Amino acid sequence: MRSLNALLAGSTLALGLTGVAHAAFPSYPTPGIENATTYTFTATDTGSLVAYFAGADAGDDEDLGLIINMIDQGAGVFPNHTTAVGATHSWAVTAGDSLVFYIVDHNISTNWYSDPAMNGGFNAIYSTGYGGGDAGIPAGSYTFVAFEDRGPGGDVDYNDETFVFRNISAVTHGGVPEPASWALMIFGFGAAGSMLRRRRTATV
Ligand SMILES: [Ca+2]
Ligand SMILES: [Ca+2]
Repeated sequence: MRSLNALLAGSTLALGLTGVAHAAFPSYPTPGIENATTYTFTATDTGSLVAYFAGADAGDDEDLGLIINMIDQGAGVFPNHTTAVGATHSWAVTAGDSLVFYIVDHNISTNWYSDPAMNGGFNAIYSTGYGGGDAGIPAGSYTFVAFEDRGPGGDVDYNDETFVFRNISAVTHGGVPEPASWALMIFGFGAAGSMLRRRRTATV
């Protein structure tokens, strides 16, 4: 039970941090350790998938590409050294389309994909929810995606090129539950506890 309490305390802290209005862009919490959580992305609604450039730490020349339903739409979006933070780009999508994002690192002629299976198993991204409020991005519900450009054995800091997307849904696999999942679980624990208490008082 002690470990559960520790986890709950940690998640309360995480919820508090993510609840701050107009916070800076998210950042990967454990640099140096490959992200254990992987993600599958799909288009939420038929219409525009909007991307915002959220910054780049990379010295290499890099840009963004997208694969929709296994069809490569090409790269060249948001060249990292000439794009202003907050710049936008959009693609037309249909609800349910499968989406794989990738960056091209031109210095090492390597693509890094959001699907680890396409990187020989290496997880090249960190992703989390984001509420907008930075660099002219309106408040709203977004998905933040941050790429690592050095692969296994690199610094795995997941800040080498970062983006914000609207109109995509992320399913997470493995790793630690997202703060939103924790909120649901904590709510669930509370509901179960109050049901038990109610049942107990009813039988006395
Ligand atoms: Ca890096
Ligand atoms: Ca970096």
